[in-house]
This record gives sequence, structure tokens and C-alpha cells, in this order.
Amino acid sequence: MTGIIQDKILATTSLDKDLAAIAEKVQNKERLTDEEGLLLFEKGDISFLGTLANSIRERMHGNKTYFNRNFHIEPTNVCVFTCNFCSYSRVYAHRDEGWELTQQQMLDIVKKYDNQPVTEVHIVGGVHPKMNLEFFAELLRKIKEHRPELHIKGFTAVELDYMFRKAKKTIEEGMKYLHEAGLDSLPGGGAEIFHPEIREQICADKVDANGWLKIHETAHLLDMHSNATMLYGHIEKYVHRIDHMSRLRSLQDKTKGFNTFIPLKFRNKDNDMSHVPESSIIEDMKMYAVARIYLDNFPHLKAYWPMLGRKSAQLTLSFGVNDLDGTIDDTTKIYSMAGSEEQAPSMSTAELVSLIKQAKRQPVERGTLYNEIRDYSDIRLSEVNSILN
Ligand code: V47
Ligand code: SF4
Repeated sequence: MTGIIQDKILATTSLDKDLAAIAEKVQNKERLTDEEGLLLFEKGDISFLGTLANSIRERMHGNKTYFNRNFHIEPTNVCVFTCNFCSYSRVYAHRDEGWELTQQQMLDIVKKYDNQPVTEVHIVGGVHPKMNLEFFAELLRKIKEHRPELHIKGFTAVELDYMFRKAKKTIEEGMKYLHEAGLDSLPGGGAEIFHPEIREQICADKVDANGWLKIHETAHLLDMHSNATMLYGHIEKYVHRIDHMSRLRSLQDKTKGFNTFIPLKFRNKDNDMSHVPESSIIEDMKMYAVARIYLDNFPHLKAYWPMLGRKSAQLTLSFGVNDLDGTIDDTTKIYSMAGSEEQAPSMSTAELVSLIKQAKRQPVERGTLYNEIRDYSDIRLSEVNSILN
């Protein structure tokens, strides 16, 4: 935020004195305490939060808004766990209702993109009792053999924890093994809400907070980067959100290995939490803004449009977000099954670039690790559709 706007905020006579003190800290690039983070959720309205978050976003990235060209592979939706919010998984006993891809089928998905300029494959799925460490190591080797430059971002800490324990490997041994087989980085899934009070009610049987954090820490120590998510807008309270982000901020201080924080909006269709209402758009924007303000050591904040919907995702670009994930190409079912309005999530590069330009931001295609591939500033909004596809 420019000094003038900041001064205007601070001079607003009606501004709560606690919020004014927070705005001042943000201006001076000082870290907020957990109590101040909580205060933002409790007292901050969206125009205040949006202005502060946007000032930080512009200080860090100017108008740049990143996206990548990627596709997903979901090896299976059969899962040994029973997260109550999950609309996607099928227990092993009902595996006939789900899917289980062979290595060849997954390799065929990779080959479908042979002539396309994708840079990343995101592999994530259920935890299948028969798809083990060796199965996935072999898959990684085959993908790398076929297309060495394709970045493989794969497996949530939940999948990894199960794989390593089953193979009787330590986290370090298992991680090194997969890294050598071709795994480049980890996605942020499986974090949900760390606090045990909530975790026990929504996903009691999978890896706990410390286990999740340990897996990411181990990846970071091996020089692999990762992302972190938080499933918000269900039964958790603001204090649990701050607790979640506080644990992430502490680990990031130690390793600097996280690239991106991704708040994931809870969707309530066809799961055991369908009675829980979904959050309002106001709550969604507050969530993104507070994340940007509180997580001062996370370089990027991502709105995952297939889950949020593209219109809300576009709006988040004024609430601290500087990344919209990727083209996806209709290769994920997690959110359409949970009730997202994006039933067949796919956006062409032209659509993503237009969406970003309409919000008066600067679209930049990136690789997974935020290396810049192409800046689209030179193309006018009116020309996007005729020049790009
Ligand atoms: O951990 C499952 C979430 C996550 C629902 O790192 C739900 O770049 C909302 O982590 N409503 C997996 N969310 C997906 C994920 C991800 C996605 C995109 C990019 C990245 C990245 C990571 O999906 C799970 C869980 O939190 N999820 N069910 C639901 N009903
Ligand atoms: Fe399994 Fe993941 Fe669904 Fe939980 S969220 S039931 S771990 S697929």
C-alpha cells in the first residue's frame, strides 16, 4: 500500500485502535502475534483486511499473478481412511464403486500431453492399501524416463506417511527413495486443521499435525519444496485457523521450504458433513486476506480455482492472492464430487490470462518452483483470445 493510503486508513477516526495498531505494524513490516491474527478475523471488515492484504501482496509481487500449465493424475479414490469431509473416497470394501489406475494407465495420461507445453504433473489420490512405495517409485521412474523435464509434484503427507510406514522405512529413507526415483516436490494436501480438537472430529484416523509437519520438514531438509493447505469453513473456529497457520509459520522460519499457502474452502456435497453450511464469500475473502497478513514468511498465496470457483478466485486477487494454480485440464475429481461449481475443471491459457487481466493484474506463467516462464503483459485483453489458445 502506498504511504498515502496507509495514512488514510490510520487516520480513519472510526478505526478500532487495535486494528490501527495492526495496520501500523504491517506498514513497518513487523510480524503479527497470534492474538493480533485472531483480532483480524474477529474485528476486521473485508475492506480493511483487503486493503492491508493487498498492500502486502503488492509490496511482495507488484501486480504479478502466477499460474502454471499442469494436469493431475489421481491414481485411485479407494482409501483406507474415513475423513468425514471427503466426498471422493470409497472404502476398500466398496472399491468396485471407485477407480484404481494401473501404472500403464497413468503413463498413458502423461503421454496424452506429449505435444503440449505443460510443465507439471500433480499426483494425488486416496490411500490404497495395495499401492505401495515400490509401485509409486516405479511410476515416478517411468514418468521421468518418458519426460525428464516434467516436474512431478506428488503425494500428500497422508499418502507418504502410510507408504513409508507400510514399507518399514523412516521418513527420511522413504523420502530420499522417492526423490531419487523422480519426485520433485510435495503438494500441500492432508493438512486440514492441525488442532486435535477439530482433527479428531473430521479426520481422526490419518496422520496427525506433528506427523504432517515432520514429513514436510524432512522434504525441506532434502532441498525439496512443498506447499501447505488448510481446510477451512466447517466446524473450526478462528482460533484453530490461527493455530494452524502458526504451526506452519514456525516450521517455515526453520526451513524456508514452503512455497505456497492454499486455503481450501470446505464444500459440503455428498459427504458426512453435508449438514455443515459452506462459508460465505465474505468469509472466504477474509480467510485469504488474513492468511496474507499473518503468514509473513510464505512467499505465495494461492487460490485453487477448481474448488473456489473461477469468479471467487478472481476476486481473491484483491485479497492477497498472487497465484491461481493451473490449467488443470479436467483431470481432478476431488472438488466436483464435493460440490464445487466447477464440474469439469479446465481453463485454457487464454481463459486464465483473461481472468487475471480483467482484475487488472499481470499474468505470468510460472514453473512449479516459481521460475518465470512467460509474462503476458504485452498482450492486450481484447487480443488474448485471438493470440492464445
Ligand atoms: O487434503 C477434500 C481437500 C485436499 C474436500 O499443493 C476438500 O498445489 C474442500 O491438497 N471440500 C487435497 N476440500 C487437494 C490438495 C491440493 C489441491 C490443489 C493444489 C495443491 C497444491 C494441493 O482436498 C485434501 C482436503 O483438504 N478436500 N475434500 C471437500 N469436501
Ligand atoms: Fe482418504 Fe484423502 Fe479422502 Fe481422507 S481426504 S478419505 S485421506 S482421500
